[in-house]
Amino acid sequence: MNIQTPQAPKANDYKSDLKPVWCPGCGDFSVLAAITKACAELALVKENTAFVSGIGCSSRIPAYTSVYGFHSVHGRSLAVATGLKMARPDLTVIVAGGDGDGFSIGGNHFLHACRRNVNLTYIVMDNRVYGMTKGQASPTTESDWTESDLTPEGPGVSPIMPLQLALSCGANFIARGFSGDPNGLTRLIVEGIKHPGFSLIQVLSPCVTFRPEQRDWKSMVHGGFEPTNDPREAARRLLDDDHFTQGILYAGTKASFTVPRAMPTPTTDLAKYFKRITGMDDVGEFLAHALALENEAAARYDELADAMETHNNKEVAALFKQMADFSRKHASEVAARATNVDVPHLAPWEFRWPGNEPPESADFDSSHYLMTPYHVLQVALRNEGRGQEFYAQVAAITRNDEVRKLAATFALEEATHVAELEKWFKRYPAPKKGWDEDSDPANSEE
Ligand SMILES: Cc1ncc(C[n+]2csc(CCOP(=O)(O)OP(=O)(O)O)c2C)c(N)n1
Ligand code: SF4
Ligand SMILES: [Mg+2]
Repeated sequence: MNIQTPQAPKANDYKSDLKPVWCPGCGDFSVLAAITKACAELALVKENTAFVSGIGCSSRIPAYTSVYGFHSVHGRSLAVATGLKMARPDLTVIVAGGDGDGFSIGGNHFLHACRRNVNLTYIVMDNRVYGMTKGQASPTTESDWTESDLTPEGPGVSPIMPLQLALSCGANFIARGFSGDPNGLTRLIVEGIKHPGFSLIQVLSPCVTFRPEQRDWKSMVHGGFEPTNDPREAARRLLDDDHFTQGILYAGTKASFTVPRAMPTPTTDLAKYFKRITGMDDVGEFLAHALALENEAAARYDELADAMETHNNKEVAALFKQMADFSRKHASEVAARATNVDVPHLAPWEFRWPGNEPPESADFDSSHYLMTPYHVLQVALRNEGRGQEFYAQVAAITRNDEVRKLAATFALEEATHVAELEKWFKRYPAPKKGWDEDSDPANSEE
């Protein structure tokens, strides 16, 4: 038995200051209580826990907790959560939503989430109705439910069976709970989080407003599911299920899906950034970087312009020259800010660029002698974007207020350069396919 300690987290620690706007009596209140109890039971570290949802009354739930949350897009919670878990396998990722969100618009994502078996815990508050949009039939609504004006004769089609679907598609943990039994539900959530792979917990959670008859569910639910790791046995139990059986139906033994090889390097290697610019706390040192960033960008554009001149690509040469002039203008603006500051001389190897070169210096391999103004704009945009990112990262990491203010201002200025360049694409549309084909290549073998 665990001994209670004063430091042990309490369910309340996982509640946010926001008060739920659900209708009084809505089952989702108890689901929230069960989730926060489960977090406390597992002593989840808040900053290592993420709660993702879609859209619907039930999908509001992450906002009422104090862990990280993402109230995403209708039907897309599992896609978002899968991406998050792949990128940050160290996080505990919980997903929540309703029957409409999960099985209607998000139905396809649900099938593939089960199949992928990524280590996520998916809690579906099933009230067999679209609550948020005022009571339309959902995929789990009974075929003869006639209370919606949209389907006055009833939906007329059989409801889908989420547990059957989950089992046949490969989910590794499948359970059903009831909001009216929050402590039993807490256990299911704890077990679901602990179990590797994709866990589905269907929660019967009445919508007292559009399905008031669901208040009777408390007399209809009953126990009966006992965990098995044999899918055939689980399937057999589902044949006898009246859709009100609670418990753990299936706890499989499949390993959860992980990325089999190294992830592709993200465009921003934040760890590298962090290492390189941590300690950029001196205004002089920062301005030395800002000056070098623009001056070296200008020098590189000049070099590219010269190369284009050599290859008789006059239009592109002129545009590269224009970009060089812009960079020189930005450098003089930085210099104006640096008049009263001691800007140190830094040897090339003393700069703390996140890459091998200053972020706004065009890569040599981004040029081609047949390139068009459209390509020049692409190169310039990439550079300005990298400059913006550099300044934003310095602003986020530095401990010096003045550096932070300057870096944030420069990041904003870079953003305006980006916006300005984007407008230029109207002037210089993308070239036709084959722009780089040359019947008489410059360096062809004699
Ligand atoms: C792309 C898109 N389509 C439709 C909607 C409208 N919409 C919002 S919530 C919802 C259904 C919610 O039902 P459910 O997931 O069962 O949640 P509940 O409100 O019952 O908890 C719909 C259709 C939307 N927000 N976005
Ligand atoms: S409409 Fe239904 S699901 Fe939405 S908050 Fe009210 S009772 Fe809950
Ligand atoms: Mg619903």
